[in-house]
Amino acid sequence: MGNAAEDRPTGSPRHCRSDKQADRHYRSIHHPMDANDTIVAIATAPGRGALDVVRLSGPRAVEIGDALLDPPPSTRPPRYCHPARVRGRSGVLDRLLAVRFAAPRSYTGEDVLELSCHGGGLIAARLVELARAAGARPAEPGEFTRRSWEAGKLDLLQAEAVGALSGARSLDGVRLLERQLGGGLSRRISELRGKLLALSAELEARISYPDENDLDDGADFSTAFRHGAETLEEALGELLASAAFARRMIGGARAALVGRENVGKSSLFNRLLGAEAALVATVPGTTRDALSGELDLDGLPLILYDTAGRPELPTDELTELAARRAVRTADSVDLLLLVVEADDPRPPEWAADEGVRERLLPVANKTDLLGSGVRPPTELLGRPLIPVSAETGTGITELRRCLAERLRPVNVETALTTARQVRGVRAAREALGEAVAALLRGAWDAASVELEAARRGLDEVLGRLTTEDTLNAVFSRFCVGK
Ligand SMILES: Nc1nc2c(ncn2[C@@H]2O[C@H](COP(=O)(O)OP(=O)(O)OP(=O)(O)O)[C@@H](O)[C@H]2O)c(=O)[nH]1
Ligand SMILES: [Mg+2]
Repeated sequence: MGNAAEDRPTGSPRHCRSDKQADRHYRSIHHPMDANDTIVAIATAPGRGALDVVRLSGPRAVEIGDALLDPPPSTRPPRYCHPARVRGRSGVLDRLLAVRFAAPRSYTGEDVLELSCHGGGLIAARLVELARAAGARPAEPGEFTRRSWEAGKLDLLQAEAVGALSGARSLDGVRLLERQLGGGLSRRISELRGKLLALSAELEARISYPDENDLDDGADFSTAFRHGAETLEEALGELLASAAFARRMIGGARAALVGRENVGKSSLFNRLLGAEAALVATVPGTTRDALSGELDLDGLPLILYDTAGRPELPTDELTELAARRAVRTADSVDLLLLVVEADDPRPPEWAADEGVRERLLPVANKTDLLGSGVRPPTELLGRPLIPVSAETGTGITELRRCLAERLRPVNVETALTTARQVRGVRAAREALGEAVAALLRGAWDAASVELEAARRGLDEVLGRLTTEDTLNAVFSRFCVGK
């Protein structure tokens, strides 16, 4: 392939890059917003805090800084912090710390100015206004990181790690994203892509020069090819499985309290959260909407849902609606805390359904009502039944331990962390499966086409093949100022 930038059909939304230079060229000419603008945004979260940070990036960042600050940043060495006064309309607005980063040695690769001012939001907002009056434009969400990607400082997977870091709920999640930011996931996927290319090359050689190949016959080749493809398929499968762990590590695990009416789900919810969050009453059908709360299981964040009790036969519209809502919540969580009463531990019929059964953690509540010496069964639906009392708190520590044990994700080195990545890897794995099937039918050309599709899947994950829509989808999820 020649110069990818020139080979690229004009007007085509996709781009295929063969080298970094061509890629940079593409990145700069296809940017939807004017890349020559100098952008400004508050980088810190809104609200009261000790400090706020305002970021400027672009060709006029230093000039704008000079108009705002005394002493002007242009007179200070780059990458050194210096105190400055902000010139307000009537006197000094604030005393802050400024750092100038000269292009290309900055996050975005452009001239950047970072201002740490006093917090509370008002000063930062005024700084943004002053910067705009001096010629800056408010940044779009993720635009700083997008510029960094455009400058070739980050690939798309690294950029996604930056975006996800601010939402990480556990330190394990932070560590995972840190490795992604360091290029770990990119390297792993590039490695698999390399193996895929080698497989393609072998097949192409076989198609082009059927007689000259040193592999002696087609059957040997098919076997070797199949072995290579299956090993690769397995590796892609492992990556796909890692996505579930990553989601729990980054966003937290999710569990729901489910069961018949009045068994004490809301009481357990309150007990686990340590707060009177949900209504508790002796009448059945107290809970209608699914409530949620967050708890910490020794560093593992857990989002817990309390759901409506599910009667055997809903008697009215509201109960029916509430039950449906409970089913919807139950379908979306990692684990189901099935609550039964200790003196009547019958599981509901639906608990035996496939898809429910594998996620069950059965709990026998109200053990305080059992006569002395009476114990609930030790098992329910093939799983240990944990005896507790929401009323007295007995068994809650053990319940928390069991929750953590079932939910703690395996600590994976690299993992897929976004739906976009999962889509690309899944497409690659499916195409690889098709390639093997085609080869077994003797359809070598079809196998070659499928391998090409598999490569495209991985290229999409790596951001070597992107559409404007993909980029917008990735960066629009970012916070403003990232
Ligand atoms: N003795 C005793 N009573 C309990 C215990 N847990 C809950 N209860 C009582 O059982 C009744 C129902 O409790 P809830 O927590 O509202 O039960 P629920 O499963 O959320 O009920 P619905 O939302 O109606 O499905 C209340 O009167 C609670 O006080 C327990 O461990 N021991
Ligand atoms: Mg309830």
